[in-house]
Amino acid sequence: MGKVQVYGFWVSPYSKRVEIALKMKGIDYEVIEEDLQNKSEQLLKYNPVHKKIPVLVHDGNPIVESLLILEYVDEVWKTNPLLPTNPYQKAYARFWARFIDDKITPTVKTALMTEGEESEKALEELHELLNILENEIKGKKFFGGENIGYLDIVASMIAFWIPCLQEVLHKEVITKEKYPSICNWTNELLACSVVNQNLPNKEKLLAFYRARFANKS
Ligand SMILES: N[C@@H](CCC(=O)N[C@@H](CS)C(=O)NCC(=O)O)C(=O)O
Repeated sequence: MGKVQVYGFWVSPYSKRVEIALKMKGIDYEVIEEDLQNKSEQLLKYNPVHKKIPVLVHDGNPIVESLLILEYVDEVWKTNPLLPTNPYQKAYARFWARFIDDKITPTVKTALMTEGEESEKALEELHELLNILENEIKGKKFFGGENIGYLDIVASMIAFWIPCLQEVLHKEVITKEKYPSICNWTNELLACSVVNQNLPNKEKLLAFYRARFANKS
């Protein structure tokens, strides 16, 4: 199988995606916790372009970018497939993963972490994006059907990290009233042991965010 290492950061939803995927595959791995204020030489060597975690190192080969890492993990270890094999469904999962990373995530950051007009404009945009996702998940247990897969792992940021940020920054974005289907999916996802056992400790994460955003709350 070869040695498997994850260069990560316990707070990061991107790192946790990789860990959840490896756990689903039953792969033993070592986590190398990075200090993002003082990145290790190894991290900069493995990811000289983006200089970001997560990096998966398999048999000495670095793979960067969490979405690509999930695909790599799925191709190398076949048990518990993450992506559908059907080409249309696979394209669908990849499309929505990009939607989450390219549209929702940056808009969440602006909506929650800025103030005034900038925040209000981003909040409006975020509600449009979340409505699109709400319609996509309506009537489904998970994005891919009855079992958790690639897209659920990618979207775990919406189930866990966004609610924590909302709590600390006192901005209500995702509520049961506005997004009942996203909230149902969140409950299903967080009830999966492979997910809930591999998330950051909630109190520790809230404390981290409170310290980080102390001047904003
Ligand atoms: N697109 C990347 C995003 C990863 C990312 O943003 N990582 C953050 C931590 S959550 C990071 O390493 N930040 C360090 C920096 O920007 O200097 C992925 O999916 O892996």
